[in-house]
Amino acid sequence: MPPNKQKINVYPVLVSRRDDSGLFADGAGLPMGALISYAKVYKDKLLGKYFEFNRLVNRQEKDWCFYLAEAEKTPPAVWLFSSYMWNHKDNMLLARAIKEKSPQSLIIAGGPHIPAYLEQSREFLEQHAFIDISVRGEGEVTLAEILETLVNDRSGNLHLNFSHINGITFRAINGLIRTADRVRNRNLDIFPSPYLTGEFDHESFNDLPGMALETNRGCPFGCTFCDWGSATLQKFSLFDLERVKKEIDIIGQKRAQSIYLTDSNFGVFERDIEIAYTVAETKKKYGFPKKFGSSFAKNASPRLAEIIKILKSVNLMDYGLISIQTTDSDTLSAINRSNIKNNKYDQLIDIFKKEGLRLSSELLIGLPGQTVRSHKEDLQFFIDRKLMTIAYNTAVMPNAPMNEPEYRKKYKIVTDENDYVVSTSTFTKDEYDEMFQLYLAFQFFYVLGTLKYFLYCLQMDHSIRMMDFIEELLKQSQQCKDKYPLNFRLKNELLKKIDMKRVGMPVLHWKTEDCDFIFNHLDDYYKEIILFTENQYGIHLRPSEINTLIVAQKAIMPTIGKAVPLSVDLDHDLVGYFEQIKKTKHLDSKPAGFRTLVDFPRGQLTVRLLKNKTIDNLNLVRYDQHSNSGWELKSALRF
Ligand code: B12
Ligand code: SF4
Repeated sequence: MPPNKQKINVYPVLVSRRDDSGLFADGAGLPMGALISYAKVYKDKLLGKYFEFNRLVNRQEKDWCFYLAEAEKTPPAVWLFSSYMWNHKDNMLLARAIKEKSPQSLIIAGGPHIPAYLEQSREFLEQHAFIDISVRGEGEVTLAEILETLVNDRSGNLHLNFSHINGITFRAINGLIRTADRVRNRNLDIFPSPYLTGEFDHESFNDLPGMALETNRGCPFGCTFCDWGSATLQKFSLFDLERVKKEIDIIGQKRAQSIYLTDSNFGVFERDIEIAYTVAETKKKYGFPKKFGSSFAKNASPRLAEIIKILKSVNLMDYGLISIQTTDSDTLSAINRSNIKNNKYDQLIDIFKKEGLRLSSELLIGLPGQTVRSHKEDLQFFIDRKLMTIAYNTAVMPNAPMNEPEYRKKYKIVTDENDYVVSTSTFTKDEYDEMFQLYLAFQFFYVLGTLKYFLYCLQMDHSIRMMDFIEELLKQSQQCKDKYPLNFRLKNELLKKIDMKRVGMPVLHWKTEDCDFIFNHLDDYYKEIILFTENQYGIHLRPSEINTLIVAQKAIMPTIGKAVPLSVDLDHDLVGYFEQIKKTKHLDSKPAGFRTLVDFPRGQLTVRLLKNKTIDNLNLVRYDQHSNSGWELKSALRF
């Protein structure tokens, strides 16, 4: 194709859909920016002579028709789609429509949601006849080579033989051709920064909920549920530090609410301290980004402590996040994560706690090797360490090792229509539902605080572990429905599934009228709990113990029209009692000198509202389940 011919349009498609879950689903700007900025400099800017790279614009739903209009009015073009879990369906709908309008266009799709395994990749192209080339793994050089192939041909036809290009499957005259895998580039300096080359200059990239930034690529681990951009089990390669610093400044200028580093193990490198410091300084300079996110190094180190301190000092982090997934050794071995030791997590916990950060984690429900028992033990692990956790449903991502046919077969992995695991060789579908409910009950009793203090006291003073109590309560509430009618309703009405297509995690949600039977009848509810404790465990708590715990539990729960601040007298000083719990590292055994609640003299508890709001409804949609804020009222007990 000679340069004097009309340039071929290249359209980077970037479709966004704001997600009311609070997570941002603003397309996949970073990969698209990375691809285009490299294509523009490839071989001394060769491609710019032949291609018109259309500007990268972050298009919200109402604006997607732009692409269709372009497809209709321009000659055959090259269309780029970058697919992730959150935009794949939209991408495919749009790609199909574009192909209908412009059949001669060349449609290229890449990203972690485009299947890469042999059979699945073939099936994908068979089922998506409108995609001409699917790209596996790192995409910059692959895309540049595809475009270069078009430059070298003079026919004007965009559907050529690309069999010399590694890392793709494409439609050839005689059917699909899959070329050899592409080796990742170790030298990242050849890739220009899309931030610095102005790919995100368009105003549609201003004021975003978040922007992602790469400081390195790679991850030495190979957890089977993960597909870290196909960069797992790969040595780290670093982007130049000065470049990273400049990019952070641009993210601040563009007023992104949060910055998300794509690192798999932020904190493994000494320079990460400097990166954290730069983000902190940027926040001071521009007021943005307001929040910082990354996946942190799994091994505790003084360096990580330093990083957390820096981020905390400017409020870039208000809680620490440790991705534990599970503590069960069988599951860890099934997911190839045994090399990340549980005791390392305890060291990490110490670091975060020393900096005064609340701590939360992320579990996965549905991992191969998992059982109801191990899931319950995981939840107890957090209770014993006074940590919060959220849980995700395990999704089988197309290019994660979990999707390898052999692995699927070995663990008998069954998924639903949204690719969430619903049974494996170690749990049935019913047991999966049970794990799900145990987690929601953990949220209800522990994270929201509905029985948190009562249950801690039972665990420490009467040796009944919190999760054992919860599990038994759920069971008995169904078997003895007449004795425990409120708990029967709780299990069936409030601890139920939400449509997971959107959120991918079990979420507590209700309207005021749905939860009225508990929160406007707390006396009755707690009476039922005392009855269950007596019936199930033969424990007759002393009246002063019951009085202290129930008065305090009631005081910290929201009810409509509650007058606050509210001070209640307690038969025993529960705040003093909990001071010792707060000081104890692990609550799986009683430390020497630990005093039972009844040893404490009389006390008081004062409860205030959070953020001075008055309670006029009890509606709840808990997307951010990392903390108890927003439900349990403020008091000296809260932690
Ligand atoms: C930043 C990030 C986020 C951010 C921002 C997401 C966003 N909307 O932009 C946040 C924190 C919000 C987030 C959240 C989630 N994320 Co996320 N996230 C990432 C992360 C760390 C970086 C992605 C990135 O920008 N990388 C940098 C680019 C340059 O690299 P790349 O993506 O690998 O792209 C290269 C190639 O894939 C290829 N390529 C990509 N597209 C194309 C297109 C063409 C045409 C070509 C030729 C090549 C090509 O070339 C690129 C350059 O080499 C990745 C992990 C990782 N490191 O990749 C996970 C990842 C993308 N996230 C993942 C998941 C599962 C999620 C969540 C669903 C988690 C959850 N359960 O809540 C949520 C969903 C959020 C939402 N609703 O939007 C999965 C996605 C798997 C999949 N199949 O899509 C990943 C891969 C991590 C994992 N666990 O394995 N995430
Ligand atoms: S989960 Fe984290 S540690 Fe494991 S392979 Fe993925 S990025 Fe690496």
